[in-house]
Amino acid sequence: MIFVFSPRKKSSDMKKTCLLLFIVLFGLALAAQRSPKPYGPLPTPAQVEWQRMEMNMFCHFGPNTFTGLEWGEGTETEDIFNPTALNCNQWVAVAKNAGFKGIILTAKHHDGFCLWPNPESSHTVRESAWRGGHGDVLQDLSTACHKGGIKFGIYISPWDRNAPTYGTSAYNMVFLKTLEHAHTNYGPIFEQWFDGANGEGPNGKKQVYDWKKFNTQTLNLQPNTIIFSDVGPGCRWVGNENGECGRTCWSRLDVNGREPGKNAPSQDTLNIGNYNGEYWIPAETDVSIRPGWFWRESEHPKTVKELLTIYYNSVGRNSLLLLNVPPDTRGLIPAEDSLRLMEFRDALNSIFSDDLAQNRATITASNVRGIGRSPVSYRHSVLTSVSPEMFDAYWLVDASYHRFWATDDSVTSAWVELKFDEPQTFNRVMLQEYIPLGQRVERFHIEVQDEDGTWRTIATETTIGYKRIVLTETCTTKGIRVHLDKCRACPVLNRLGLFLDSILNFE
Ligand code: FUL
Repeated sequence: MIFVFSPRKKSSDMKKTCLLLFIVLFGLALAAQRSPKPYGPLPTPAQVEWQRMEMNMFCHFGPNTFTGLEWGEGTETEDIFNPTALNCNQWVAVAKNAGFKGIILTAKHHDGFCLWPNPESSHTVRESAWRGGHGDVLQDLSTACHKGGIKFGIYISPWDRNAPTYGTSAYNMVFLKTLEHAHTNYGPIFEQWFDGANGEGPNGKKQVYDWKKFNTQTLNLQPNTIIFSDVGPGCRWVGNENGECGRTCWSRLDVNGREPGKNAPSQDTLNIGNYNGEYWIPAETDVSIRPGWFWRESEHPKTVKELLTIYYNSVGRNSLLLLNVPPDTRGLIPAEDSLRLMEFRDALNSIFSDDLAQNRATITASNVRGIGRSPVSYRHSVLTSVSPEMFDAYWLVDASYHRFWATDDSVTSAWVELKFDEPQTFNRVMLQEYIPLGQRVERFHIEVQDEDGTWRTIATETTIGYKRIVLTETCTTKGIRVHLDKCRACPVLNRLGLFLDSILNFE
């Protein structure tokens, strides 16, 4: 065979090779840029949005406000409910200024009194003297929330000490219709609060609740509603009313065969979740600013330090804080509570408005997805001239929620380091996992660099989740490292912040 040199053939071969090379390189680049696969059960978009609200306001209001009882008997005369100056715009203004993103109202507590003219009941605002029987607190509050740009939610107690049908199968239908009425007439409802209490009704009987139907009905009417109960499905009770989520807190829970109330998982389990829980059911921490859930003249709000402790033990431990601020007999949030909330807001602003990791730190990670060890250390303030890699540790100090640092799939322990030219002083370390891809971190520790260059451990902790704020000694240092010691899949974090709290000293 005679080999004939053909320049045309050679150039077409070369073209093919180049094309192949291009495809391979492009493929590799694409593979390198591929986002980590989700791990384990995942939150729905509505659950992510809910968790990002972080702090909501609870309002316990009803006949108990006027009688001083925590659990009304259900026999109170309707006329007892008669607020003299109810103004839901004031509640919304207080909530907004305090930084709450939503308000949940006890539309019906255990005494059965409905704060709206529920056609299923004869124990409502309609039968009261308030506004000549024409008032509707749900209407006022939903309108005020809508106007004020904050979300509106409702608590409707299944336990009803007034409903004549309570304790019979007919009551479940009454309750379904009650839900239907509330969920169709007052605009979007971001959260439906189901209390697990199941006491006796007027005839001494307890009800067998049809939870399945209650949930289906609610979600049919408002598909994006987060349903709170001991077992979700939207979010779960944290297991206590002290404002304390578990130091370890998984947003995962096993609920098969479980129900709110007596058949709920143990309070300890609700507090920390299940390591291998089948469903994404994050913890909500409900606690009152006052000793009781309802307003009483003799009681007073918690101090700013107590509120800050609650904040760290809830929002700072992968939970949402639902803080109860009860309106008084006028139908207004008392001045002492609203003042306390403003002081609380000021305290949070003073602690969290200056993130020492931003603008000052140079960031390096042990591994960056697709490119191995951080090839470049980024300084946040000079980033206009460099573009960080897709999954670079840089995203830990960037404000965007949906950009994150991730490692290669095979990496399940990693570290990230912040270095400063000048020593920085902090005592709070904030970490966030990007929860749309699941909860992954199981154990981590934090080190700071002493003046002689040695690294010293200042905290050893377990879970992170949506947000973790680690309380440390007050450190002045030029270097900090967060070691993710054990992750259940490659870590995916979108925030590392450093703050100084000069109000609460834990040392
Ligand atoms: C409890 C209720 O029994 C209390 O009265 C209060 O509403 C609290 C938030 O939930 O289970």
